Formats: sequence, C-alpha cells, structure tokens
Amino acid sequence: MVGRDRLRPRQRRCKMVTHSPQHYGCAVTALSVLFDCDPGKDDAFALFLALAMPQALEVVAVTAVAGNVAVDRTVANARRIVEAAGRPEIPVFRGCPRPIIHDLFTAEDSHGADGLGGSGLPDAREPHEAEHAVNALIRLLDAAEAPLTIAAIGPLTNIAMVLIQRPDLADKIRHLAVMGGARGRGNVTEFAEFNFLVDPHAAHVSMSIASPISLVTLDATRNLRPPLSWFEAMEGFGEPGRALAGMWRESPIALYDVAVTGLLLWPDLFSLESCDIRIVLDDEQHMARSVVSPGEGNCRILSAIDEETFLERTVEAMKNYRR
Ligand SMILES: [Ca+2]
Repeated sequence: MVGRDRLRPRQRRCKMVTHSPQHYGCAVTALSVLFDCDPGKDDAFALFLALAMPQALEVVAVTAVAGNVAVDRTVANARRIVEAAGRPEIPVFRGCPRPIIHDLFTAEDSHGADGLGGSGLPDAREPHEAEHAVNALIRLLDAAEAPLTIAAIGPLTNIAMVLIQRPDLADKIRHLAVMGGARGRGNVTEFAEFNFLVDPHAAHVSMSIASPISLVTLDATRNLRPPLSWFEAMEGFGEPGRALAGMWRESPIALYDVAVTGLLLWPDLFSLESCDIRIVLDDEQHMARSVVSPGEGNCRILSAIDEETFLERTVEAMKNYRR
C-alpha cells in the first residue's frame, strides 16, 4: 500500500520536518527498539550509546547481518558489545550471511579484521541465540503488544527478508530508522553508500514496504568526525569508553550509525525532509544510488544535525558507564 503510493510521481516541494519525541512515542516510557546491525566500529558505538540510556531506549534484541565483516563476526561482535555494556541478558541473533542477489563484500579496511579493530574487547562469554534473526524479528514483532521501532544500521537483508515473508508486519514497525544511502557522492562507488550497495535489493524492498522510515544518509553524517581527543576523553567510561578510544585511535571513521541512535534519543537535534526515494537496481554504474525526489511518501531523509549538541549529549550519556 505504501509502496504503490510512493511510486506515484509527486511534484510537491520537500517539507522540512523536525520530529518531536512524541512523534515516536518516546516521551513517557522507554522506546522499545530492535537493533539490526553489522558491527562494525560505528555499530558498536551506536549500541553502546543506546545501552547507556535504558531510561529512554529499551533494546529488546540485537540481530546481526553480514556487512562490514562476515556474519559470524558481526554476531560475535554484537555479543561482545552487549556484554561489555553490562547487558548480557539482551538476546543476540545471527541473521543472513549474504545479500539477496549480489555477492557479499566487506569493509575490513575500515573496521579491522574482526570488525572491531583496536577495541580490545574480550571474546563473548555467552553464545548467540540459536534462532535465526529473521525468525526472531518476525516472532518479536508478531508478539509485540505495541509496534516496535527498528534501528537498522547495516545492510537491510534481514529486514527485507522479514517484510518479504510477512509484509503485514510493516504495521508492527512503529518506525524504521535506517543508516543508508547518499544524496551526493557515495563512499564505495561514485554514487553508492556501503549499506545500500551491499544489498541494494534489500534496500529497495525495505524502502518500499516499511512506513514510516527515517533515513540517515551518508551526506548528512560523513562530516560527523570528532577529533581523537573527544574519544580519548571517554576512556574512563568503563569498557565501552576504552573500546571506543581504542578503535578510533587505530583508525577513525565518521559516526554514521551513531546518528541513528541519536535520532531515536534526541529527535529535537535532527531535521528531516519528507521525500520519495528510489534505489537504482538496473544500472551497473549507478547501482544502489538513492534517487531522492520531492514528495510526501513514507520516507524522511536527514538533512541537518545539531552536531555540537549531539556530541555533547553523547558524552553525557556515555558517562553512565563510569564505575
Ligand atoms: Ca553498520
């Protein structure tokens, strides 16, 4: 229903939207969130930030997908992260080991051989759950009394598989917050951003069915690069703080995925535009390009962040790990 609506040509101008906490229903009680991720340094930070704020975000489960590194590593890293955050009870599920159509490519050059290069995090003490992530997402969404928010900060393979099997569950997703896509230059090809290029078909399926979607794009986050001293100031903030300082000391990347957690925690700092989006699938050179046009479809694209306040609030939140 949403997909068909989005495909209609629209001529309206983009509308600036600044979301209120009430928009996502997080004003009174903690927002229940499923994190689908491919840790990954910035995934680790996104999770650490979410887990530092249990009064605002209830992380129901973490599902891992192949992306920055192979899924055996992303799921192991997700376990390392929840345990380092002192939240070993959060279930972690292993998801899809490859994209729907394309072969997997990974990003060890940015994230290190194990995906969390320089973190110094120990191996997980507990194994991940036996249930497949796609089955777990379907079960959790199905059983939820109220719709759940999904933070999707890796390739969208798991999310697309859920929506292909059970498109009715789109109604059980309160809000799909995605890191992916680029309105300008890409970071893998001239036109494509990593998460969308790894699995452009999954991006297409997810963008077509889920509603509402908030899209944190590459162009809005690629300059979110605080200096090393900003990370080193968090070294005293428990194992998560030490891990972040170590990872960014080894090789820094932008805080792409962290902005998704920020959007859920502090929507007042984020400006989004209502637009229509199409993912290019039929042109090798432009594969996975996000074609954004004015409209009022199911997707809102991040246009600006109050970066200074976002970084200040992030440090304040991470202080919760101080012991
Ligand atoms: Ca990621």
